[in-house]
Amino acid sequence: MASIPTEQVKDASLKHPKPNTTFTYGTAGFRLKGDLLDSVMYRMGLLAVLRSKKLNSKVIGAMVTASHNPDQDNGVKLVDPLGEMLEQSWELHATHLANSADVDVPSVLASICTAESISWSAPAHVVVARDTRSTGPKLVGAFLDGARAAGGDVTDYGVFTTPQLHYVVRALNTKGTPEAYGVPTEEGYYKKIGDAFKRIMKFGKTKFPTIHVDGANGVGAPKFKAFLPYLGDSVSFSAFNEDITDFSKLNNKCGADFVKVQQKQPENFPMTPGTYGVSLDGDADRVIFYFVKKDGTFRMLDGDTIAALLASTVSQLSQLASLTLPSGSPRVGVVQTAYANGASTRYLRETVRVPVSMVPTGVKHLHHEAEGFDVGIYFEANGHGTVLFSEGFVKAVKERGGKTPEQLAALEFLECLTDVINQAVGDAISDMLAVLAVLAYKGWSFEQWGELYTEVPNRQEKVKVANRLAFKTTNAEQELVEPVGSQDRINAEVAKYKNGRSFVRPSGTEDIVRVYAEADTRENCDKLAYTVAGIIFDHYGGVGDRPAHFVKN
Ligand code: NG1
Ligand code: ZN
Repeated sequence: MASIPTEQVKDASLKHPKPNTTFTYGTAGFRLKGDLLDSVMYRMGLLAVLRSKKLNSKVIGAMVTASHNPDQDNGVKLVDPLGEMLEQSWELHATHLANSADVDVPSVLASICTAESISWSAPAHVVVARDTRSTGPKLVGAFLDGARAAGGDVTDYGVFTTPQLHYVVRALNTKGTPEAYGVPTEEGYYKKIGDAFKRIMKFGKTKFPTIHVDGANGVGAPKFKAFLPYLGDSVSFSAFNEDITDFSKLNNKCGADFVKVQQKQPENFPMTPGTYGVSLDGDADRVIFYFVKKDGTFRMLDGDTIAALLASTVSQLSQLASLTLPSGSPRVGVVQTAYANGASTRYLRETVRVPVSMVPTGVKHLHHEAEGFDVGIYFEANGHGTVLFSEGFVKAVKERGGKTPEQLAALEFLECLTDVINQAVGDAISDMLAVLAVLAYKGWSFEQWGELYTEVPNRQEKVKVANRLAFKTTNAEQELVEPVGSQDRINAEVAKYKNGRSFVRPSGTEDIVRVYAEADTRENCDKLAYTVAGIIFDHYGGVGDRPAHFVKN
């Protein structure tokens, strides 16, 4: 029986030495300064081969990106066969492998093979892609070295958005099966979603103004340009922040994270009342919409608002068409995290009347929970999310059980929607198209969409601390259990505000602790956020300069 090519793996391992750093597989894989990641990339190449062998030679993906973070950061995450995040139990193998001494790499591989009953003789297929970051090419090189040292068959797809990589993984693994997801190429991706968008826009009643798309000076910019010829002419788009040659511009005062956290439009972005804006993040898996009201105020429509629109529409149309599955009416549900605005949760539960589940931050948690519904809508407030449709739902929609023209139209619309949406993973461009299609179907403007519910004022802060891992949470990350006593101090502050809510958790992608706060007015919300941030900084290990706006307590 074939066995691990120990010498080959060890020799290559010595060429990718581990720095004196402890690595953790966090919210979205390993994330660090790009120049610290060479050994991690090499080892993830090895691990991807093992994962493929474990899953009967299914194709495993790897995406090299640090999403909305600046160019000096980078990261890698592994993608399972249907485009999902790596199974959680394997995160432990990844962390173990990443932290072993160079000479121990072959024996750690052997221990994973034993623990997972992996037969080395099974072939392995791996694909990798990267965003536009400066450290990307070198890091992909290290990954390829790893995959090849382990004898895997590996294909480098070059520069892709994160959702394109997830799409290709799913399409490769379902090719030739009844669940075939699409042609496993970049063009296949544009064509599948583009064709569905053109079909769905036949239902459109809204004539949108030109949509200004902020590409965050990242991979989304050229890929959106490449997408345009496939989208027909029902909507006109104009692209901004497309400079991928000056790395310092990536996600810098632009992109979905900037807009969401700063609650303002990107810089160098022309907006007057009536203009519609859409921001992608640096790897194009998050999307945020916005417009300027007639009175000149800025209005943002985030992941919560997208979930509200999609959940209410899918529920209404399923009812209109009297859609019935063998199990009864389709179960439409929404999955959110603690960052969801309280008003959106209330709107979904009380007005749309759909169940809402709360899970910890990170797409892996949301995706898993959404699989429990016939239509599982999951969005993080930051604009990352998608919709999962069960096989039964898609089948029922295709059977066109409706009778009246309205019912037939509703079913055709829903069918197109299942193809516009990238079910493999949250996808900024596909989500943008889905939202435009739904608004156009309803004959709604962004302004009307913004009236679904009124947001509770909210704010996010970052606090630099000596050791973020000292912060331990429970209850879907909404309460701190450690440092002991910290939650009591936060509770005492929250109690002073009407509709107050605040929680603190360690980031899984940056070396900081995040503070979130909501309260009845903008002023109260800011005060609560700055006070809780001050408490964390002053009493629980803040480091560096103390931000002047943090309130002393
Ligand atoms: P962390 O850094 O763990 O908060 C951030 C986002 C997540 C998710 C990941 C992956 C917030 C508050 N957190 O995670 O939702 O998108 O990045 O990129 O937006
Ligand atoms: Zn991202």
